[in-house]
Amino acid sequence: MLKRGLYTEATLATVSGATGYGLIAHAAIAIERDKIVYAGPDDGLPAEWRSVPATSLDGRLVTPGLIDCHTHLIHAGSRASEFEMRLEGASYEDVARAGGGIFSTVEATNQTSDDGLLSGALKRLDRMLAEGVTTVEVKSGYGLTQEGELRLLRVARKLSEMRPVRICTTFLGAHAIPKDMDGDEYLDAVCLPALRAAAAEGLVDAVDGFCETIGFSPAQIKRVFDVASELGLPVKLHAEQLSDQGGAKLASQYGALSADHLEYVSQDGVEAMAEAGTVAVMLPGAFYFLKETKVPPIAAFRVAGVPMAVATDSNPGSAPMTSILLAMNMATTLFAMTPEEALRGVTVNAARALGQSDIGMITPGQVADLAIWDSSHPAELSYRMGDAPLYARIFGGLEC
Ligand code: DI6
Ligand code: FE
Repeated sequence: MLKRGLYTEATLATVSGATGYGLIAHAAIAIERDKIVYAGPDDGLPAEWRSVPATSLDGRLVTPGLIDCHTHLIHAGSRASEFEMRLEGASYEDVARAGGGIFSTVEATNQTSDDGLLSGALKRLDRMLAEGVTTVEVKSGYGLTQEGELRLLRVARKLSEMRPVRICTTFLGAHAIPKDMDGDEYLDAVCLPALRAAAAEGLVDAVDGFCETIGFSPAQIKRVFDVASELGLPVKLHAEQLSDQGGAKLASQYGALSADHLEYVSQDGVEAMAEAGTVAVMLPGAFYFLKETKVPPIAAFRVAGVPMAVATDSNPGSAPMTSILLAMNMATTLFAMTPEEALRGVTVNAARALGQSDIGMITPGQVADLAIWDSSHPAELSYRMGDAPLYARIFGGLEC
């Protein structure tokens, strides 16, 4: 028998228009197998669905399943002592240059077994799912050896076998330069061979890098992107998080899916992103946790028509958080995004930042990944500070 599901008396936030929530009150969603086949007013439901048993949602809000499009979910260790150093005045760069920062997580990660990494990541993933998340991007970048990077991506793939969630993997071998090498040596000896091997194993959905004075230069990122292009893989970039390196413009020249962070992006970079259709991924949790004061140019993104996404950046150094709802709250309070923009940022625009066209909206033909909320007002998601009024989560048409 054909698997069918029908929800009625819903308040839909379809996010399917060019702007806004795309609200439809007194609405129905019909699902066949894993796809939405109808989403619209209850009284417009096609005749063949009228005899199908329906679940009334009593006016509850339904959004697309939330998408966390930037995470470093797989890692081990804690950076609590670094946090204390920073509270006493050391900067994120000071800690990194002193050999802490990303390197301390690399060490802890490489000393942890696959099972240990998997169980740590599952704990964080479960907290995300409890907030209505149905898709998570997961980056490598805490191995920094060929085998270490591949291992993280294999663990990432495993997550989607163990939980009802879509995982998009990103190769971030160009995350930090090991102390005993220079950047180009590391690219030649480790990062680029690892990228080729990971791609050959089907472990890579996109390729990322950290373009920064304490990371990789634009010329080095270009080398990574050239290999990605040769392999037919889309790129994205940690750009302009701590300083303006021209990373957003460089990424745009490669037709990047997204440029992420962007506190220090120039107007030139904004325009290049608009032209290339590159999504600006806002990471207000990292902004908050590093006590950054320079806000990304939200108004300039709006004027130029750059789509904005919002993500947690979940990682132990700059954003030890898992709450996409808190990231939405911070995007509104710290970055002055509207609750509409925040919701679009974790749905339709987050899907675009991952190059996924069949999730992120509530329209016929989309995969039925949905979140049902114990509220009828879509601003509720940004308003609560990391609280989750989740009523149910639907993944591929199944409530789970
Ligand atoms: N920027 C970030 O915010 C994360 N990676 C990056 O390149 C933080 C990574 C860390 O500090 O462990
Ligand atoms: Fe990041």
